[in-house]
Amino acid sequence: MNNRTLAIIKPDAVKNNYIGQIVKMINEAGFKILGLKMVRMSKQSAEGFYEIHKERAFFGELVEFMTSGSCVPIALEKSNAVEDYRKLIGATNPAEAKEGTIRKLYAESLGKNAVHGSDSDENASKEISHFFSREELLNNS
Ligand code: FUP
Repeated sequence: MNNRTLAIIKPDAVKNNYIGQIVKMINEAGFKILGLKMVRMSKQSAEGFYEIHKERAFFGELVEFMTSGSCVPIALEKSNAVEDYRKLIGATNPAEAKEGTIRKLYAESLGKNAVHGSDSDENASKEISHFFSREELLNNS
């Protein structure tokens, strides 16, 4: 069964001009792009998106970073989308990410780690809705 995940190309990777390479890796790994846009997140949007982390020490820094420049949310579809995309991006900390993963190739640090990936089907659905209306997704899906 196909399911969905939300990718975000974060401000560090956008600034470093890696959008094309990252989208290519996503395509070549067999994901179908349902929606893609470039946005500058507001503070309110970033705080809402990362609400689950609001008690964490790094929350302020995370929100500041995510609002520091444009990012590229991408709604993706594939069988086993959440797990397969997380394998493609590698560990949260690029120093621990496997060779050939997106974070190993393109991330700067634990905080500036190039890409986001949903961690469950339930969160994927919420996160896709954070950026895309139904009408903005392929075939109004
Ligand atoms: P991930 O699911 O791999 O994106 O990682 P988490 O949900 O654990 O963390 C979300 C984001 O918070 C990370 F992408 C980067 C940031 N973060 C920090 O800046 N410091 C930390 O110690 C942990 C996470």
